[in-house]
Amino acid sequence: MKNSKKTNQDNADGKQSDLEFNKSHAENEFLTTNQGVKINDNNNSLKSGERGPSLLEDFILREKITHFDHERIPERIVHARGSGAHGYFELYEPMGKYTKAGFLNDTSIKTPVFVRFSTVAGSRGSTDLARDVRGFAVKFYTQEGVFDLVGNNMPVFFIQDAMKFPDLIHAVKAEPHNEIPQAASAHDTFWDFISLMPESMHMIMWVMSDRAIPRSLRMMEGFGVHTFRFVNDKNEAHFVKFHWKPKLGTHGVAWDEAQKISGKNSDFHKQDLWEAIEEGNFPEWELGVQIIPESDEHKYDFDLLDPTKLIPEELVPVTIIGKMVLNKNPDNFFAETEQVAFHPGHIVPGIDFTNDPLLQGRLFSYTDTQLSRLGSPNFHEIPINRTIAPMHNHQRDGHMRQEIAVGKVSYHPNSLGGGCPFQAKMDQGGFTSFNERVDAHKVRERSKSFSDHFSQAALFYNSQTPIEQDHIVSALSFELGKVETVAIRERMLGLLNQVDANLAAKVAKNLGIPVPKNPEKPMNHGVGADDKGNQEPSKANQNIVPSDALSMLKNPTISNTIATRQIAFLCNEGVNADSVKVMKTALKNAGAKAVIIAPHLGTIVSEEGTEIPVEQTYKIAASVLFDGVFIPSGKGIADLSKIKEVKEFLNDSYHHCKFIAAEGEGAKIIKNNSDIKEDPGILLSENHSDKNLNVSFIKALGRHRFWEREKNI
Ligand code: HDD
Repeated sequence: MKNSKKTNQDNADGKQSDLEFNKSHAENEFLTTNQGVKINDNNNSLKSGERGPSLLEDFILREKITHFDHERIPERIVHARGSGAHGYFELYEPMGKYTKAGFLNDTSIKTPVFVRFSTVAGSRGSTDLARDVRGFAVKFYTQEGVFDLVGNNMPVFFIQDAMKFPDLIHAVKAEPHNEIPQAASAHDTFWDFISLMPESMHMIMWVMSDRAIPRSLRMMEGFGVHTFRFVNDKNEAHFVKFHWKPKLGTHGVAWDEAQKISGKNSDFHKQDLWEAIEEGNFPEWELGVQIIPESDEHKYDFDLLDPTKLIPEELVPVTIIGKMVLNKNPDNFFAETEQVAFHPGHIVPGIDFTNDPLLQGRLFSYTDTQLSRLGSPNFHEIPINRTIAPMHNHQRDGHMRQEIAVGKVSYHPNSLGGGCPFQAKMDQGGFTSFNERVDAHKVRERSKSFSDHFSQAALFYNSQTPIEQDHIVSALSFELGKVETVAIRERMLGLLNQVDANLAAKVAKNLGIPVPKNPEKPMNHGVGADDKGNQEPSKANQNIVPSDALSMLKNPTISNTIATRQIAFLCNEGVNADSVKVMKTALKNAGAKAVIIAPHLGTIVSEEGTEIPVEQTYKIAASVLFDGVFIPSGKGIADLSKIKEVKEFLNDSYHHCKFIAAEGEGAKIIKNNSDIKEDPGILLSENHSDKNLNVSFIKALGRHRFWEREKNI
């Protein structure tokens, strides 16, 4: 019961911790049944004699087991695996010119938020490091009601119309006959679908990039994806796209590394977020908006209503308007992260929808899915979903209703209840939909303005650095290499060729088949535009101006901080304590964390005779769980080269392009390792406790990875 007494505002303020709460309630707190009867024995069921059969009358056993049997609720059909956190949003500048939303006008308010990050395809217990889009859903508990920004870490989507969503999800999820593979798109049904859906090509470029294998949930951008509307108090509207920019920069891991992390720690992202918040390293994002006047609706060579398109930041800059800080972990995963119910239709006055057909379909889906998942129209009464704004209406009853409505009036208009509650006029904060003119024939059609499926895919590919382009080629080669049906691979090569001939040629080489000369027209299979006579452009527009903001490596907002990075210190008995201390202090001052690894737990004795506490052993630690590696000096360090796990550690660090620093005897280990070729990502010093090495290592770690190494391995 205690959590139900905490409010979302309390959570955002990080008020009473669990420990404090438990302490204050420890006295006189007995174990009870759900009916409040104190339990005398929680270890033994009621039996007829100590070796006899159990008795049906044991209401305590039956209550406990029944409740346990019903603990699971249906997992989300998509985005089943998630990690959540509380925090707040703070506005920098009032946005009254564009929107009347209260929380976007008052810079003195800290609006509580709850965020849930997720993967899309896998089941609830699947790995965090799947190649996948990440959900980035933010619930703002504003004083005018709940606003949910239910976005992803990629600014576009696979499909243009909600009608295709069940098909997309059926295709990407584990195949129905054998439920294989889990949380992976590298299989026939996904690529069969994609090869027949040219509209997916832009999103495919994103999903095959390192954006789909983030280093951390704290190092991802977020996007509202659809074009929404801001509406001001004069009822004037502007189109708006929402962006979240992480203060820690946007970073990915290597694909081989992602697969190994999945084995070593499938909760890698969940744990990383949890620990950062527990340690007080609160992740932060800035909220940015791209604002487009209504009069510019048709100014661009793509349609603002098409969710497979983005607005390049060079065309419409992102204006930063506020920041979000996540400062408190959930008290209970199920009660909060699992039961939170997001909905793109949860909006507040000042924000409105557009006619994006994907968004319009979503407006139906989310209530419907909560009914199936949470089992009742009263899901808004679950503590994590409750608005902090006053809530009064005549909705009544239903499964597990919490509110006890008083009086006999449950209708409007009424006189018996004094007319309460009243409708709110616009100037009293009543929600009114934007007065958009709609006058058209009913049709089942796709607008011709949605038909260029290749230009923005090419824009994305051409905006990447050569290293990032190589990663896209490798990802496509991996995924299509796992596809068994050759015709699907060929169709995909045809589509890739329509994006970029070089890209297609490189993937074709890896697949060992040629790019088809006359690719099958995929649209003939699929979405129906063809039988209406629409001619879709078959090639990307050749006059593409690359956008640096689309590249993680070129992105001008990239941060060089090493805050919260985990650096492995490979140690042994006889390590030089000063070498450890000097580097550890330098890293700590830069916000990073050194983790001492040695052959055994407990302590090791340094060559100076001091004891150094050990945090992990070589049996537990793995390079893929760290951002960089340092080998200190010391007589005992030479023996590290005899440890198999140390060799594996260093080889993985090298292959995943991590920065490696070593000094004294540590440097010799690197020099003597024939698998490692020295390059600028490897920083060695013959001296002990070398301050120059510290400075250059910290600077290097700020670059995240030395991806250039890939050319030599
Ligand atoms: Fe969705 C969950 C994001 C298209 C139907 N979606 C869900 C979540 C996120 C998104 C972040 C997880 C929320 C949470 O953490 O609980 N979905 C998106 C984005 C989309 C998108 C960015 C495209 C721009 N979704 C989409 C379509 C449909 C749905 C077109 C259906 C027509 N999505 C759902 C759902 C889910 C969901 C079935 C499953 C669990 C839930 O809603 O609460 O209703």
